[in-house]
Amino acid sequence: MTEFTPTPADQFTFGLWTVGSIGRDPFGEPTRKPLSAPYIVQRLAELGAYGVNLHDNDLVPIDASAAERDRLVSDFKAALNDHGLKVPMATTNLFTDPAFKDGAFTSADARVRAYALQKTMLSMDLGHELGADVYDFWGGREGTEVDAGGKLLDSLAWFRDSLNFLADYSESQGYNYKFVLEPKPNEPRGDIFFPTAGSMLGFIATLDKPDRFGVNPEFAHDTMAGLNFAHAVAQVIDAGKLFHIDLNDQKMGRFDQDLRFGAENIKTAFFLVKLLEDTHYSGMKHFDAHALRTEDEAGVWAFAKGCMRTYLMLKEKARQFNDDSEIQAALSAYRVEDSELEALSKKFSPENAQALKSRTFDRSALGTRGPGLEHLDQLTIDLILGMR
Ligand code: GCO
Ligand code: MN
Ligand code: MN
Repeated sequence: MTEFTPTPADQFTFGLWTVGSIGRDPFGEPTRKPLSAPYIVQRLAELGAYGVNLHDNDLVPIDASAAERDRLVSDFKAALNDHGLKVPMATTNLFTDPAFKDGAFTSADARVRAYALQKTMLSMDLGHELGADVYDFWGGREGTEVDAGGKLLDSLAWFRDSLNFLADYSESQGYNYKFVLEPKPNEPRGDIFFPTAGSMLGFIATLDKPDRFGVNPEFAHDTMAGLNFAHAVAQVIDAGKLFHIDLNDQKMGRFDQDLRFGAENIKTAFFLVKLLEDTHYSGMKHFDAHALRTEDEAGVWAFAKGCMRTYLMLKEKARQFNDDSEIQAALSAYRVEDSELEALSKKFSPENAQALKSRTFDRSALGTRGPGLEHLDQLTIDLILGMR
């Protein structure tokens, strides 16, 4: 069905590390050959993606010579140019190298913290050169397995100092980066600092330049922890901080699976897409997932197409939901409006407080009303399953 074929206007992005995943896991060797960055650019453009994101070391190996770096970057830029793909987001790999085994910005070793700053500044330079305007911080190693080191409060301060430093660096260079902080509860660390979107929002308020920082929530990360991702995203939207989003899927309570978007929790995915579309989210929709380890290269492109197709199908379902008169009637019936009480409750005044205190409520009627959620939810299921 061609109507669910993406175009760059849909603003779908993938990472070099996502479609480029070679299928390694903690128990097994790679099952696929590496794909070159220019080849990934070509294939993603053919599939209708808008852009490709990267960590510094997805493109330039950590020990590359200056000449090698220049060649890799120029081949990549040529491919971007040839195929019209953008690099909207860049980030730093602060988790693979053993130097970061006990944290990067939150390492107890001041030398590691300084090296993390150096590596991030260089990576920000690269991202800027490639046109990125969003810079992501996923603190994969920023955490602990044991707290015997006693660095909990220090880690928060070190992380804050690092982000303040890098925001100032960005400004001093004339970069216009918006920074996004990506929460994850665990994996690879036993406990990662700032495990939820709410923790990130609270932390952002303590930074020197909070306006430059937003959140990059990820479907799998909340789901691993048994949380409802749509609820987390709603809170980030309410705070005006949804600058980027990582879409994928995950079974609750499992290891980090990074499944194809919509592969598992179709109902939450539907309410998420509806939320993004209803609120006119205008940032990138990044699929931070990878093909199953069982797959060959054809499976990788089937995976990438599937992520985008499912998003577009759910977007169409959200449109149908909003246009469905029976669903809209059930929604109206769910809400009880009372303009007088709403006016009294909206804002405190001594008069409003007094009026509410002296009001008589029919508590038993309030407790016996059936809001019709079973009916409404079944209508939603019928719609998602294509029966309406
Ligand atoms: C994960 C994370 C990463 C980050 C990426 C960009 O669980 O491994 O989601 O994929 O998104 O490192 O910062
Ligand atoms: Mn993840
Ligand atoms: Mn992610």
